[in-house]
Amino acid sequence: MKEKIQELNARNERHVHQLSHLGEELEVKGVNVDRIIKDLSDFQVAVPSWALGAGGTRFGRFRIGGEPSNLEEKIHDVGIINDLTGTADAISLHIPWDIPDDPSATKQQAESLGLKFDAVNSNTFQDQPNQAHSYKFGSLCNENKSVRDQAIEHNSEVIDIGNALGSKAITVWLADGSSFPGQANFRRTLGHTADSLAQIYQRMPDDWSMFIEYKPYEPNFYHTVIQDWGTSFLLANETGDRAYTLVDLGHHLPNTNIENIVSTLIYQGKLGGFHFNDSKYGDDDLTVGSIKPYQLFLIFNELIYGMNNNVADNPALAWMIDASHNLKDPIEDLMQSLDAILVARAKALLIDQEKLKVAQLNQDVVECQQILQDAYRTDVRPLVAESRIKVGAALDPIHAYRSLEIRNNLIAKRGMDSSASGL
Ligand code: PSV
Ligand code: MN
Repeated sequence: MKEKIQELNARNERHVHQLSHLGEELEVKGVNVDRIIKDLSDFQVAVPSWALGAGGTRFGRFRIGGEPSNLEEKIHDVGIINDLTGTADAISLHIPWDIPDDPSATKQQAESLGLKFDAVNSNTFQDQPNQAHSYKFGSLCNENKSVRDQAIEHNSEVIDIGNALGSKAITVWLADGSSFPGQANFRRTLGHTADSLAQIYQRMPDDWSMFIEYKPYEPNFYHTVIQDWGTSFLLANETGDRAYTLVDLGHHLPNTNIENIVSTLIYQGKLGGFHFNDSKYGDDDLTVGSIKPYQLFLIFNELIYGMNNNVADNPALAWMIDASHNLKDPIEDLMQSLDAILVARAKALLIDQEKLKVAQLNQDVVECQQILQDAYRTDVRPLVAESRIKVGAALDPIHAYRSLEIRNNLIAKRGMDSSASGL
């Protein structure tokens, strides 16, 4: 595949022309173009194991053909994405949707494709066959200690599996909450959750981190125990130094200022992970950058500024795509997301922070907006393409994927009716 990608990249006169034109423009503005290209080549985002199959809604799921039906095939597909984009060198497992039968063989397969394992995700939002207790009324928050213990034990098993694969973090997302006023006691459910998280934390190896995800609603529609970043932050602080908040773009009420949240968390050294997706209404899990690309750019501005002014020693972030829907070929969809992420990051890297600071101190509101929008309106696609070419990936991943007829090859191997575990 790598050789075929090189062959496709070789016919690139248009790219060379566009890059040199943009490079000249940016050099005049004092931008270090090579530094930006290197930053983009180095930037890596994990792909979740559940995103390789056909997504769906509760109304249906439609076959795509050649869907990976086991973990090995899912890892293979992440390998394809990484070869084509050079931006996806890690996979994030969701347990129990994807449990490796033989962790060392799974680790080897991933390594042979240049992949590693990022944060592992536990799942106490669904009951599993033969499970002793149900999570219908919550897991880590449950009033019944036996249910909480079972959920804590599950998280502990997830840590063990992750450890065998070389992961260094667990992401906990809870569906826990209630759908009717009076159904649950807010204080007790939050207290149980804090206590359960503390017990899971104790089971982590010393070099592991815990990411605590929040979400305002769904599947519960009246109250969610970890409803917002403030609650997650409070729990992370109570749980321990290596417990952090995880921001999922889709887990906010409409119009929430996510860039402000990101800035505050980095200021406190408590932003651990980030789930990319896009949405119009709720947790829509649409392709990154398909609905609100300007918001993504503003978020990247805060992420970059925060990490360049890292007063509280915020650790490097765990980046992951958390999107899945039922219309596109998931490999193409993930590559569109990765591209949108790099485009937003490249634009944010163009912001002249020194000039912006001067304009802010002068309270020159117009100039502040000019600086941001000058960066945002720059067509950075040649920089993104060059960052891929530099690492042997495809100049245009979707074009390469289609020219190489990869989906048809997968269908020939796996058939039209194969189906992925998970969502
Ligand atoms: C929940 O909506 C979430 O964002 C969590 O990260 C889950 O683990 C993931 O999506 C898959 O359901
Ligand atoms: Mn998520």
